[in-house]
Amino acid sequence: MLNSSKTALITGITGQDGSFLSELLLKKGYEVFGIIRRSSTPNTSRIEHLLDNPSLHLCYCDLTDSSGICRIIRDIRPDEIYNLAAQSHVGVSFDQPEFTAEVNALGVLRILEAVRTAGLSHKTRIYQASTSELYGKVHEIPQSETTPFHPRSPYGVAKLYAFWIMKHYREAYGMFCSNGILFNHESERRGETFVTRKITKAAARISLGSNEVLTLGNLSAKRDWGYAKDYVECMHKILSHSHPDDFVIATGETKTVREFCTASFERAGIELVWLGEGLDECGIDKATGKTVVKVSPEFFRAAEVDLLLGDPSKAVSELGFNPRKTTFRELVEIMTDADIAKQKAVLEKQGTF
Ligand code: NAP
Ligand code: F7E
Repeated sequence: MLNSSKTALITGITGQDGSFLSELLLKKGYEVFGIIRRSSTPNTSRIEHLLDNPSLHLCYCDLTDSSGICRIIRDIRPDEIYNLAAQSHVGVSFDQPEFTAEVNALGVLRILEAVRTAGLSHKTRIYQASTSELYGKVHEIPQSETTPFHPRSPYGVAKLYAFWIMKHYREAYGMFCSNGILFNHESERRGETFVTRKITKAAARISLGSNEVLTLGNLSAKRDWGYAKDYVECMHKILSHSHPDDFVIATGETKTVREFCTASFERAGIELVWLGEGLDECGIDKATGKTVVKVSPEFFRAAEVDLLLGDPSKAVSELGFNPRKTTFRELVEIMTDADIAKQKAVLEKQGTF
């Protein structure tokens, strides 16, 4: 069914999730407004294919800019706000803790106050991109909506504030404020410094003749990895629910970084053999005997989240979420195949393929 009269504001529209969510909402008939940051180089590559759509409108703003946020929300009077904007890299948050807090914590407060002071408390539904990083040093396995939080990074701590300020505005002002506690979700549009994309890009390049060695940090970290395109459907379902609430979105399956690596290289036609331990561990191409993966302390974090495994039962029963829609293997295939196609195109352009 088309929601022809609905208006959505998406912060972080140029990011991985923002691009998939825009496609979904435009298909549903929404007028979609997106906040983009001024940048000296183009930052709209993920939504390039949508830019001619007359129902998509972009406006410059930044989550650190209260007056801009207030003006945009007052003018648009959105039915729904999806707050996806964030300094989203956990590793980088150790180097930029204050900026991460400004955007990921106070940015959410700025949106909530803008909605409230514009008199939209009972009109506008707000989705907050919450995260499994809240569980950090996990208190139970698997993690559900009732698991205590214990964040392990400036990113996680900032997102904890965001989670609670959403809950507070829900309880104090009766606003429709919901947190989607999303576990890691990846795609062919994932930023290249997140571990999955770093792996699929390197596997593709190495399989097509590059001599590079993929350098990683903690190979034993375990993550519950889903497909971003499936997860944005849940964001919409969360805001279409009968009441505001918090939901875990996860697959219920966890894999190590090492397992992701093995699966991606296998898809690219390279069988990996793992040798050594700790900083000496490396992944060898069984066919050639060459080292293609090594470990460097450069990519270790001051505090690590060792194991994430989500329990999505509530989202399954209340939202009709299907955690098995895209399996781990399918996700690895989608991402590795996309990077192989991209690398082939690069080589063809250079005349070397
Ligand atoms: P992403 O690809 O890194 O996108 C982040 C978006 O936020 C980009 O559009 C970025 O703009 C924008 N942004 C950053 N700082 C901003 C600021 N100060 N003002 C306005 N916009 C700003 O992240 P994602 O993977 O799509 O994730 C979306 C959201 O979900 C984030 O809040 C993330 O923390 C959260 N989350 C992600 C995952 C996951 O596994 N992907 C899991 C749980 C929660 P530029 O393009 O200009 O940089
Ligand atoms: O790391 C380990 C790293 O950076 C995953 C964000 O979307 O999901 C994401 O955060 C694991 C960590 O994602 C490298 O130490 C090993 O244990 O891909 P990542 P993340 O930190 O889990 C959560 C749910 C979010 O909310 C965030 O926004 O992989 N790892 N070697 C590495 N990580 C990176 N980046 N690079 C490495 O070389």
